Amino acid sequence: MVKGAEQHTAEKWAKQALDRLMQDGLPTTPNNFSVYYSYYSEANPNLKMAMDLLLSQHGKLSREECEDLYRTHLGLTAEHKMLRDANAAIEAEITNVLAVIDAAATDTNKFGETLHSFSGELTTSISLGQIREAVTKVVTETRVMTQQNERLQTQLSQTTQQLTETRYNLDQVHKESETDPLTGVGNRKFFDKELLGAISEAVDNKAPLTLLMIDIDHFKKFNDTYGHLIGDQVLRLVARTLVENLKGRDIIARFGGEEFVILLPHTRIGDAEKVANQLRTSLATKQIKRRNTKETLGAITISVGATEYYPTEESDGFVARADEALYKAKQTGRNKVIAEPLTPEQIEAIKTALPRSAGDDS
Ligand code: GH3
Ligand code: MG
Ligand code: MG
Repeated sequence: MVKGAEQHTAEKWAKQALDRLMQDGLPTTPNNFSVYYSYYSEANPNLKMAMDLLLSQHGKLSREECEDLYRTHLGLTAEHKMLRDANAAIEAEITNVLAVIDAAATDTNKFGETLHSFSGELTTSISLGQIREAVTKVVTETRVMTQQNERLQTQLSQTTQQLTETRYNLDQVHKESETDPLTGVGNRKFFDKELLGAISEAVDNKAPLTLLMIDIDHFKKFNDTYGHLIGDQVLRLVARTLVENLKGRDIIARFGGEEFVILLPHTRIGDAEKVANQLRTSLATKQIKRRNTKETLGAITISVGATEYYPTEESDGFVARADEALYKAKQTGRNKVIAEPLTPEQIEAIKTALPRSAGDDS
């Protein structure tokens, strides 16, 4: 088959993107690929500029930089497009309804005039023939009016249905924009939003809030040994295992790559540590098998850092502390949970840095 020039160019960009991704040592995930593809196709000038700048600094992108570029320049594109379409659909529906209402108003006026002239005719006419003619006219007009009303009703119910659908689509888009497509749990955007919500809830209710930062152990080796597709399956399995072991109010998200975060509202660090250990053992006892050959690929373990929120501290510090705990878990052997309570000095530092009182969220 002869290929069109467009297809050739697209293939060229795809190849450039893939080669460069591998050269830069980045996983060939769809998101990373989209970033590099957009870069070579120059379809998104802002992304191109931002990426050129990063490349001029380090010669290549880090995983985080690539994720950032995706989130900033590509992640929302689909959402924006859907929002624009939804807006247009709503506007078109409103225009339709207004037109129908206008037409109905004109017909109502006409109907009023007919009735008016009919009553005039009744007072003046005397012959039976004239009365019959006048009544026939009114009956015809009434029929037209009834049909017009029925049309209006149908149109309005179609519009209601259309608007309900549009609203449903918008809800779906919103949900998708906060969902990690691979694992189905919330994404980083979802987490950032939920984190702020959970913090204000904890502050308002003077309730404890604990954060678990979870990272799969030696996942790179797993990918290198069995390939990315099996790696992806493992990521799904990990997410599913975490979700199955959590309670309804707990919040889980994929923080990035092979890292997950869990917010445990109304949970002290001691209890959170127990939850984390349950998650860890529940995963460690699962044997990973190749789907087709049933070959056993061994077990997957996770390391977890846990920390409790201290009222009035900034969310970044809270997350960073969980990350430090996770780092310690990695440094001291992996497949373990490290709970990092605040030291009295840290509490003092938080108080000094942020003089506002708990409950003040201004
Ligand atoms: P550690 O125990 O220190 O965490 O080692 P690690 O190998 O898990 O950590 P490292 O940060 O070196 O590697 C993380 C790996 O996670 C690298 C990358 O290939 C893999 N990864 C990240 N995102 C995805 C993904 O979406 N799919 C797959 N299959 N792998 C991913
Ligand atoms: Mg990691
Ligand atoms: Mg890891």
